[in-house]
Amino acid sequence: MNKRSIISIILGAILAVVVSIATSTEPESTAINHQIVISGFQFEPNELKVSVGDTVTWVNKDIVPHNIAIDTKQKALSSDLQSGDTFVYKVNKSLAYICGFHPSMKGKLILSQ
Ligand SMILES: [Cu+2]
Repeated sequence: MNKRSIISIILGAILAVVVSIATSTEPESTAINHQIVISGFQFEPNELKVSVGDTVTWVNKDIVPHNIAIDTKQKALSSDLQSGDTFVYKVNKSLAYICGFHPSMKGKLILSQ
């Protein structure tokens, strides 16, 4: 075996390793994109199990504005959502929320372990 073929075998082996590292499947992201529909003055679902890193998108399908607030309209997480508007939130903790316009509208994001 000459020097040249030894080098080409070594290079081939290195290339095979590099390719296998590059194409090895990364662990799939488990983050989920949830959707909560606001309809008929209700959050649907009004309780949702979520994990840190998930995103939640609220979409207002009512004809009146709503928002996502902690306990008063002044503590709104979202801007006022007009009909058709959406609000995207990245989950980092459990969250009990209301609509600041209509405080009887309640919802929960429940962090699952
Ligand atoms: Cu509302």
